[in-house]
Amino acid sequence: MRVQIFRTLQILLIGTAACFNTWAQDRSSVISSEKQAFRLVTLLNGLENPWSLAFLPDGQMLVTERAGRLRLVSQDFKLNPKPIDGLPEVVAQGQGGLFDVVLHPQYAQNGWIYWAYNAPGQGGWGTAMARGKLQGHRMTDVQVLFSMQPKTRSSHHFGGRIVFDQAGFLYLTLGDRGDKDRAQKLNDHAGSVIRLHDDGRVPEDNPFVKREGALAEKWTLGNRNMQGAAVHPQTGQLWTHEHGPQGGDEVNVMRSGLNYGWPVITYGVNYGLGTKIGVGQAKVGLEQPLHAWVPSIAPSGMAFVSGSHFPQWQGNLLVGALRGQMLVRLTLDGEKVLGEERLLQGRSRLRDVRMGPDGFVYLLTDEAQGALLRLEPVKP
Ligand SMILES: [Ca+2]
Repeated sequence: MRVQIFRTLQILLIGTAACFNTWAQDRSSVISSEKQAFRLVTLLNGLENPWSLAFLPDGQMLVTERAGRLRLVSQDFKLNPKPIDGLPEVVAQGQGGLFDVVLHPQYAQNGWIYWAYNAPGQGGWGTAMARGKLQGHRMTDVQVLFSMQPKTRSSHHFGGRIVFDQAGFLYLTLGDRGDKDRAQKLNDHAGSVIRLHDDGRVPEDNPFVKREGALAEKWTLGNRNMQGAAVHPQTGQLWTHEHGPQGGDEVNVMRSGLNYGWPVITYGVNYGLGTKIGVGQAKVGLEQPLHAWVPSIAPSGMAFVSGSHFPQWQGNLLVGALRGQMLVRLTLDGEKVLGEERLLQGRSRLRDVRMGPDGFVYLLTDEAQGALLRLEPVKP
């Protein structure tokens, strides 16, 4: 009997020690911040420069890799070793490759998946957008909806984010392709947001539809390189951020027909030289950003915090940073940026930030061995 009690005690003690160990490990990974403690969980490793992710209704995920592969991730975060077949040719060159992947808002009914990529064409290559339907492990019914003009051989500034607004219009961000004066030209797609119907048709109320010599897809101009875009969940407005030159990364609210200034106005300067670009920081008729980062953080990916898991961050804007290696949390009052908190500083280059349908925050790291990470709240 005494032996039995001793053994029971021993088992209890070992069990308690094991529990304590698990607890201690979990506690050690808790990250405290101004308003919300959280845990950073690595869900998957071994993605090559992942660029974007989309959540399928059955719990699987689509992840793009810049090199041109669309990957499927299972419900338990296992990477399917075989990329999805059937995508049109992707030119993986410098910053170019496969970019965003987004589901149609009525995906459950129509099955359309949209993606942005660097497409070959006359004169070089440029950002394009296609859609298709996933059948098994193959993309079928593929339609190229847009392909920027003119194409050049530059490896820089592709933009590449796709967003649907609440009315069902489709937006694609385009960079200046490393040739800044293109951003002010209405007969050039570079340096703008374009706006389309979900099947690629140009909406009749696009701002430059009736302007002679202008490209009808253009919705804004004067943008440098937008790698983050999201619709504000309350106002329905399209928000973007963009890379500045040396300094001067911006957050903007995109509105029909407006000119966001690049390269006439900027808060940045010429790389290396530190010399002035354009006329300065402001000019009548050109939009001012809501927020500017000097020095640059190199923003990529953005998401408004929604759902019930992060009550202290509700409505905040999360922005990833490449060179800045952090997750920025902006607090807002309407279109005014009230404050900024820098999270996960020095952790890794962040390429994408998403709210999952489960209410957690998902991140992709921009590395040759990139990771899918998840922020999970920890109750105080
Ligand atoms: Ca600007």
